[in-house]
Amino acid sequence: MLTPGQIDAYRTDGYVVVRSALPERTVVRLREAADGFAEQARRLTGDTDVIELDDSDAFSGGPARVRRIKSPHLHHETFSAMLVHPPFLDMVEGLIGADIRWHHTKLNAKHPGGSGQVEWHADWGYYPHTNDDLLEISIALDPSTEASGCLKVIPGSHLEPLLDHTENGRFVGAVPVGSFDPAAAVSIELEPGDISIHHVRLLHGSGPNHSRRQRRLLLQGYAAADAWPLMAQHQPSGWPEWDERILRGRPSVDARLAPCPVKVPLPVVPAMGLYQVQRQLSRSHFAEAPH
Ligand SMILES: O=C(O)CCC(=O)C(=O)O
Repeated sequence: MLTPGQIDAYRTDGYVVVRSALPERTVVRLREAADGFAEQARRLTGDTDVIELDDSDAFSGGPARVRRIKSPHLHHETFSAMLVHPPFLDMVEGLIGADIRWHHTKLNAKHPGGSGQVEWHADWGYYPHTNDDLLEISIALDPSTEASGCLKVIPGSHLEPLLDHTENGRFVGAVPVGSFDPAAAVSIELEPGDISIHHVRLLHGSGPNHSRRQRRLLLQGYAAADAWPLMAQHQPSGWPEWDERILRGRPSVDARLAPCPVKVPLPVVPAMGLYQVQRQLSRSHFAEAPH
């Protein structure tokens, strides 16, 4: 459970950090599960439905390596257990209420040599809903530091108008350089087993990994059951599947409408993931890795 002080911090800043949220043995199991996907990736020559390969400039040959595991909870019981980890659901309940649906999971890996940057964006820019009671838990499997490319956030930005995520009339999944003050950024450094939780409208990004170790972050997205997606690509593919996403509480056919700023994330190139979409940004926020 989060303390009232932590809940207040989330409401004001748009994020909260919980230290030592998982014991070492659980982190070891998560790492082992991730290693299994990395092993499969070594034999791949292209992306699959589950594994996205690292194609960054920093990758200089050798066996293929994972950049993202897509929906790992659908493919490995260690990750499915993590999604429903009761202390996590208690925290989520404290922030968005008792009726909770899972929204997505992913595991982002950044490798030594400068890979894996994520340009500044708000998740809301990708998937607006009828209300903004959505959040993401980020779970550190490795040290997530300034050097290894930890998450950076702009505190309070979740209460501000939504910045444009388009460029030249196209959705690029990131805000342009100069549209916010990077001096206001706070780095969320995490030790393995620490977590951060951020609001769907919080502006965030993360730089490339310049450390000597990989940096893996498991991200788990949750939504209030009465937050309904506005965009077709996030809408249910069928009713039973949609209702099976309820993790706690009750499903709802009511859509709760809240006065949130929405920009429709169109036009998009179909089936492009975050990294490809953001590559369309003409100028990177991370100067050492220009586009
Ligand atoms: O992996 C990271 O550091 C950032 C993750 C993120 O913001 C995302 O995948 O949307």
